[in-house]
Amino acid sequence: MTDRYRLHYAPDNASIIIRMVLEDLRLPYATALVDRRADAHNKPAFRAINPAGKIPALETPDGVIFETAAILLWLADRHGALAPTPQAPERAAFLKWLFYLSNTLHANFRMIFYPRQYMPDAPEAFPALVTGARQHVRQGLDLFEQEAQAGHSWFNAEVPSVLDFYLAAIVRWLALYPKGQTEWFELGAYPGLKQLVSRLETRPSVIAMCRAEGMTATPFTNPQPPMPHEGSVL
Ligand SMILES: N[C@@H](CCC(=O)N[C@@H](CS)C(=O)NCC(=O)O)C(=O)O
Repeated sequence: MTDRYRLHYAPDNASIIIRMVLEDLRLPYATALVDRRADAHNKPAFRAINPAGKIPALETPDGVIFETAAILLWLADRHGALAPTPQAPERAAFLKWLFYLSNTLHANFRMIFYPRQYMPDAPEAFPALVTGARQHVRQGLDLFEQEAQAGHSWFNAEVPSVLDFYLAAIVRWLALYPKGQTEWFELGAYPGLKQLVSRLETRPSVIAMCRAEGMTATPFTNPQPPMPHEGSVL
């Protein structure tokens, strides 16, 4: 590998979070498209990269890392930026919210987006599953809104953390996907989170991600479906 990192991505997938962070850290990286239209994430070649079949995965000199939060934490620690250091007193709070975002909010969001994966034999139960998942996502957003307004150094601060980038992507997807079923979510109801994502939109790393993924200049505050040069979207 010429570059130290290779990001396995699909347009507007969770790989945008890693792309923003790689860009923000000014790290050179190569990309490898996972063609979801061809179901490539479920084929042996990609399963050899991530046996769980999920995007993103990042090839590093230490081996492949998958799971968004694990990649983010590894990059932040390895490059000493975008997160409180392991010794910092703020590390504990940062970690608990990073894990909550990954294990709970992101996981609940996936039920809204992929009800078939959770109840493959009961399509009639999808509406109830989605309604319940939305309630849980709302609870999570309320908690993050409180943290965004609390004046932390590691969330919604002048210098972002990896947590900010992760949350911003979730906010984007909630406003866009599944297409035609997003009326329940309104960013304006979360002024702290709106401030966070507005600030991020001015960063060169986010602008670079938008260019690479075919997105308009307001990927979080007024997200539009991307027009990627290649590949499929979700
Ligand atoms: N727990 C995983 C979830 C990632 C995820 O949901 N990725 C989506 C794309 S945004 C995916 O791979 N979807 C395909 C599938 O679930 O089959 C992580 O944090 O990386």
